[in-house]
Amino acid sequence: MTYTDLFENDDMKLINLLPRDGAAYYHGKILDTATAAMYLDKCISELSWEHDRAFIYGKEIVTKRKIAWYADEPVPYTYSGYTKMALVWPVFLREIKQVVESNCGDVFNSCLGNFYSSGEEGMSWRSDAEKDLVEHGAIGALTLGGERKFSFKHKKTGEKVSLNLEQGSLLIMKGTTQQNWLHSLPKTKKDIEPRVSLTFRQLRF
Ligand SMILES: O=C(O)CCC(=O)C(=O)O
Repeated sequence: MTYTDLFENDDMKLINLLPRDGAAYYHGKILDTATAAMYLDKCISELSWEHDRAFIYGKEIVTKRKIAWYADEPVPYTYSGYTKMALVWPVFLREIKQVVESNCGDVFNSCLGNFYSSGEEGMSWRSDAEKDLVEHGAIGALTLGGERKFSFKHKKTGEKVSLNLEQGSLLIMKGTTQQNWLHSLPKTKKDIEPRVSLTFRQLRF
């Protein structure tokens, strides 16, 4: 996707990637390569990563991908049927949050980080419509590290929309996206650099 493909026309209004029932806006790279690489290193070494546990069809699974959960306060968040307690933001993560907010205009109070050490780790189809999140609120996903494909699938029609998330790029999902669309980060056999996604969220508390 080139820079001009992101906009509907000359008024710089971002294109909604979803044809119906939701809104997803790709802002492209909001961090330069050196800054994104610096934040990637900091995230990998300084965030408290642990394997995610989730209940899928009543069975508990442990994911290869690791997660880390931060918020304005040490609040609980129920995600994939499992309740996690947030840690309070380190300074650099709060700094990144401010950069994301200034690019999209949405304000976030929490962040779920995902750490994929290679292309063999991914995220299966899911939606983030948990009751702990503000209904129809925004989720801002910042990519640090290896570029990966990201896909949406409509829950009723099965329509798919895919894009590549570049190093330092921001994707915003909002409106009724989580109610109507699933999203995934497919695994790949390609040799991909480690990747962290910081998914900034609006939690009710
Ligand atoms: O790693 C990504 O970009 C996807 C993260 C995501 O969508 C989620 O945490 O629900």
